[in-house]
Amino acid sequence: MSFGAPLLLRSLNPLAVAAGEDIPDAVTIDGVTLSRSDLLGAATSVAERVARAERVAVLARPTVTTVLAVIGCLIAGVTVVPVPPDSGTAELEHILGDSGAQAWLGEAPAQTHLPVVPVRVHARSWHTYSEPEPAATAFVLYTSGTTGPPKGVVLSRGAIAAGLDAVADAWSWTADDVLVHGLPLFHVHGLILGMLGPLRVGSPVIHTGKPTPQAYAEARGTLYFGVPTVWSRIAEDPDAAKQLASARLLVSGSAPLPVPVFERLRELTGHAPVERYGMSETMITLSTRADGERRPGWVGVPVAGVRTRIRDEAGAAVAHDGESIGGLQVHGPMVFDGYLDRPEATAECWTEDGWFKTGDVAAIAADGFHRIVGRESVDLIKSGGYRIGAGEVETALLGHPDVAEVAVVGLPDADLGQRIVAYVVLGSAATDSIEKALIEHVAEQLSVHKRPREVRVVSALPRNAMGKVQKKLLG
Ligand code: MCA
Ligand code: AMP
Repeated sequence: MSFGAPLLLRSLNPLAVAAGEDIPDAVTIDGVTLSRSDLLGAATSVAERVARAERVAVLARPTVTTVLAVIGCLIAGVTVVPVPPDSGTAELEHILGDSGAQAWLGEAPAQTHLPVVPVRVHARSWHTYSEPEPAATAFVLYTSGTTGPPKGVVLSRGAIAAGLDAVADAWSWTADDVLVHGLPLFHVHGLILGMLGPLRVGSPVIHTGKPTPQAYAEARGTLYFGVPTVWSRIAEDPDAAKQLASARLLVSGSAPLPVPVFERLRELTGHAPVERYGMSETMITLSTRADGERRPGWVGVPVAGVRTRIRDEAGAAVAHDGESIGGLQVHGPMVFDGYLDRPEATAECWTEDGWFKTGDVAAIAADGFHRIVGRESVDLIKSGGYRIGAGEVETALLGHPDVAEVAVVGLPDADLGQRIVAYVVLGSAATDSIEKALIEHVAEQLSVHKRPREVRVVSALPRNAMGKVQKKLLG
């Protein structure tokens, strides 16, 4: 078997096939390039160090250490809990406690009660491990809900393998591609699609650190991944955008790609971007295809193995006429196993006949194209492609001694899609710098992308007769 064969492994050990041609530039990240055989040797050495653990935390900075830690765990069959590197104290404590991670693998935050297992980039081992069952858990990924702290999304090896094969098919992704992106390595987009995808397909990947227009232009790849904020920044930088003309495919996802950005990219690069839709819970379920129509404002058709349907509030079928809207439900082999240790939350998001309720509202056209209209709840905010639960930010703000009441909303933003704005009623006399102090308080507790861009001090929040805050009146 050669490394050039598409989808060379049926397992989720992305390096399972050690024979065949090497790939000299399999992964480039943080200025380091590793060949496929170097990755295999170094990651197997990591596997040997962690093989007896069940679940470990990885502080997911975009470094070779993170990549080796993740692959080492996949080789050994150890579950990875990727942790955002800028997690604040409350978020860190929650993720570690909730996941039951036994150690840090690779880097660790300055203060930690867990043991730290180092990753040695230059160590090599050629031991072979047997392939775990497809049902074995590969990752527990933390993601925000409408209320409460983030929940652990349990993703099996089988789900990831099916999800990666489905996008490789939709995007005609082969070993001849060179993938470029600069996305965070603690979500499906950057980590699973953006790191495990190329290893599974056999295409080199270049991680640019930050996803800036200049870095994307300089990397000279064939396949580019970005969230809409990345694409809109590229669309505003014609010199950088024109450098992408030599690419094969530009892929956008994680949030809606505005039609003007789609059009501007097409004008500057000659490429109509592929838009795809997914969730941490489901990986990618809908996409326009490399060999199919790209329709601005639409996220395409189900990927291989996926079925979709839309339902009204009573659970009745909604017409596929491109106009009628309903709650989007999906079914497919890449859907997660449930939220870690949360049977009730898990049960709530499945229908009785086994479909996953995405919480997104969509229309489906007669030709099978899907349009995402929005979310069922105002309490899930998408900012820069990050999913942020309003309740989580509200809880952090209520923990500040000067805050009496709070309502957090996502307001439209040309760059970020939505920006987080907190309306607060103060319990004590306002000081001059209270807004700044509250923003910093959230960053210390949660993570940087969860802090409000703006705090608006108000004397009261709009409430209905039942006393419930009317978020739709804010903004
Ligand atoms: C941010 N900053 C702030 C504040 N917020 N400073 C003061 N007050 C604030 N409220 C700082 C930041 O730390 C940063 O500082 C600087 O301001 C610029 O921030 P920003 O405008 O946010 O730009 P950015 O840091 O360049 O981030 C934009 C981004 C980022 C690169 C698009 O949002 C991003 O990487 N998004 C990707 C999210 C993602 O991968 N989601 C996938 C999940 P400094 O410059 O010093 O750092 S979705 C998924 O996985 C599913 C399956 C799917 O469909 O894909
Ligand atoms: P996350 O779990 O962070 O991946 O966020 C998943 C959510 O992102 C989905 O439920 C959608 O609301 C949103 N999303 C992802 N891709 C798209 C897209 N192409 N268009 C619109 N919304 C999207």
